Amino acid sequence: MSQNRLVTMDEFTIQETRKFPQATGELSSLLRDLGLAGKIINKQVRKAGLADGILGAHGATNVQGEEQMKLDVLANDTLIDILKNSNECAGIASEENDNHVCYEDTFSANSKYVVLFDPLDGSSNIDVNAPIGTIFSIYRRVSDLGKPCTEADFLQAGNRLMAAGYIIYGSSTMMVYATRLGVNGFTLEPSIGEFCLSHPNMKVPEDGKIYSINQGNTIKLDDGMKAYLDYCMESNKEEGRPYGHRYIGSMVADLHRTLIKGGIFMYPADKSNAKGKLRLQYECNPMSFIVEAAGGKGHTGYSNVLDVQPTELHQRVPIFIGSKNMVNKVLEFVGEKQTVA
Ligand code: AHM
Ligand code: MG
Repeated sequence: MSQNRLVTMDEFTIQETRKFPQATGELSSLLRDLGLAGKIINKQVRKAGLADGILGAHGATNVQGEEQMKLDVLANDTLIDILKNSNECAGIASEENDNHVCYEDTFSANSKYVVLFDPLDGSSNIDVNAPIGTIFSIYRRVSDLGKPCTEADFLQAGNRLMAAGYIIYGSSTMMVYATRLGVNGFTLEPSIGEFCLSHPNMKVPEDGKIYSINQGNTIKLDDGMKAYLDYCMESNKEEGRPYGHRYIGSMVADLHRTLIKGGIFMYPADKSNAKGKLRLQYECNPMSFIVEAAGGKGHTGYSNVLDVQPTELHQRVPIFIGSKNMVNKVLEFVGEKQTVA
């Protein structure tokens, strides 16, 4: 590809697909559709402070019992609609919907893939203008082609993911996606309305100096976790401690930083969240797939995140994710103590 001009995400994805003679282009087409959804959600996010009624709670509560924000609803509707019009998606599951949705037209029934998403992660950050993001996962369906998809298509372990990614609405808008070939990041160039390759072949540094956790929950943590936090704050010049602490409270933003700078992000089990807070299928699996494809590690405290067999759509797991050496270190402290989902 020419180095003298911007390379769009679509161009890049098509070039990558050509490395596999048997590839049909369906996955590339799905990634393009997700990019389109990202651009539309981005437009809604960017005018959130101005547009009437777009900020603030929608009034309804979602399946997790949390207040839904209006932008959550808009983002969810946008993704459901665009993927319905795509030829490549048999159905979706969303963090905002109780059950999966099967698209029933003939094209969709013959599609190979299903998509899971958290349409707007970190939505409590909307009102304070902090970064938020869309997270997505793509699986090849296990049900028969030609028939409606089934729940089993959405309850596959993360190690069966075909691709996963996120769109971060931060100081710029970026789409990062991972396949088994690696992780690449694309920044939205507003003048041409395209995501353009800006972060090729992303790698998580093996070590880091930043730990990221809601430290206000310390009192609710088990002794192993408390000891690890003491370790992070302890002075040890040779090992570069104390580590810096950063916590945005928006998983996409905290992990985007971790992917670029290294570090560890944690949402462990605690006394209020016996199985952790974050969702396996919408947050932990896609993020672990991305981080592992970039050379890092995602663990629940009792197994690799990607090896957990989901039993329900909205299941939660503890998570320790980021630079490999930092994740291995925290596991020495928490061992098998994390509550098994
Ligand atoms: P959401 O999907 O309802 O937005 O919640 C998930 C968010 C993550 O983005 C973030 O890491 C976490 O919740 C923050 O939780 P807490 O406020 O308990 O620290
Ligand atoms: Mg979320």
